[in-house]
This record gives sequence, structure tokens and C-alpha cells, in this order.
Amino acid sequence: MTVSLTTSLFDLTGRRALITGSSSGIGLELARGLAQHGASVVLNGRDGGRLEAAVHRLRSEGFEASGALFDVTGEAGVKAGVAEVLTTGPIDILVNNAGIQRRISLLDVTLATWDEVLRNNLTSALLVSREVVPAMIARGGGKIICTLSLMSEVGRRTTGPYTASKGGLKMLVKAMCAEWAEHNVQINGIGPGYFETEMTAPLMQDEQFSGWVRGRTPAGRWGQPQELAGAAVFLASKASDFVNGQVIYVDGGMLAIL
Ligand code: GCO
Ligand code: CA
Repeated sequence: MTVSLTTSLFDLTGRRALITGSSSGIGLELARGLAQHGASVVLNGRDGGRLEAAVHRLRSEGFEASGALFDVTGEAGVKAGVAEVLTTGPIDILVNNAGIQRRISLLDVTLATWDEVLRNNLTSALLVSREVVPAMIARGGGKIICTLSLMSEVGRRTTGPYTASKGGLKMLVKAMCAEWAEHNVQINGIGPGYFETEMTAPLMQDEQFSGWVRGRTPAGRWGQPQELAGAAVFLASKASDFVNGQVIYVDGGMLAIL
């Protein structure tokens, strides 16, 4: 018997998702994937113009989308931003996707840049999650998804701050699982491999590096951001109610081989 979408485990109809850092790139594609499966999505960014354009884009594609303008790196801004989102509806699904990349060697990185990366990529997930989770617990449960990286498992020269932040984020997923799973909150991670996004544009344009990625990836190619949506829909849906503290690597097989 085929399962109709309405009874599908993957149906997100009636659910509302907040995706941080979703004005573009992976975050916007994750939001689009959740919306395609019925969720109403709240995009977040700290640049009003880009955020507005992204919300307008999803609405023009027929999805229910709104915007929440706040910077995920500041405690006061996160408190106010999340409180504002909660005045217009619940947050059933939180995607901690916001993050930055600063490619610089460990000997050259300034403490300011180190702190900036850790704050944007790791601390932000704590700040937003702990503002969102009390209401999730009060409503009987929820879903938290963190955007990790290949760099949650392996390093690459000049990506030290990013690697440390994404490794820390993987362990924060497990720490949140330890404390919130008993309240029916599932916290998991998605680890992208090399995807064609703004963040990796400089790498894609470097023919030698781009060729290395294609050769090092068993699938023999870069990923397309929309290819991350399936893992997000799975982790946002009833289909993953007994999955907690896990990471799904979407990397074309890169982490599986030497
Ligand atoms: C880099 C890239 C990677 C990718 C991706 C891999 O400089 O190697 O920025 O970090 O962004 O995170 O998962
Ligand atoms: Ca990444």
C-alpha cells in the first residue's frame, strides 16, 4: 500500500520552523525543503535587505514564509528575536544553521577572529536553542537540527577556527540530547560535504582545489545545496522521533574513504 503524503511520516504540515542564517546558501535551501513538505518557515538573518528578499522569494514560490531579523551572536538580540517569533506562533523545528568561515592559519589567526568564528558557529546555537527549547518542552516536544560540517570530523589547513567550532557543535548536539531528549526533543546534526554555495565560492573558482574535491569525493562531484533538504526533512519529521544526538553526513561519501 502506498502512503499518501498526508499520512506520510515526512509530512510537516502544521509545523513551524525557524532557520537561522537562512537568507541564502544552505540555510535558504533547508528552509525551502522544509516548506516543500508543508512547514511554515521563519527565515533569519542580520541583513534586512537580504532577509526580505529571501522571504519574498519563498512566498513567490507559494510557501508560507516570514522573516526574523536578529543577530544570533548576541544574547539580548537572540532573546528579543526569539520572543518576537513566538508571539506569532510556535517553533516546532529549530535549524541552527548560521555560521561563517574565516580561512586563516592557526599561527596567523587573531583572537578576535577566533572569537568571531566560535561565537557565530557554536555559541549562537546555544543561545538560540536555549531560548527556543522551553516552549518546545511546554508543548510536549520539538526538533533541533544543527548544521555541522565535514570539519566536525576532519581538519584542513587554514580552517582551524571553523573546524574547532564545527567539532564543538557536534558535541553540543550530544550535550543537548543528554539534557532535552527526555522531554521529547530530538537534537541532531547534518554534516555537509563540499557544496556549491557562497561560502565555498572561492574554493570552487580555484580549479586545482575544485578538482581535488571532485577526486577526493567518491561521488566525483560537488554537492548541490538542495541535496541537503532531504536529511533536514527526515530530522524535522516524525520519521526521526527515536533518532537523537546523531549526525547525518551528506558528503558524497568523502568521510567514508581515505
Ligand atoms: C573549506 C570549506 C569547508 C566547507 C564545508 C565542508 O574551507 O574547506 O569552507 O569547511 O565549507 O564546511 O563541510
Ligand atoms: Ca560547511
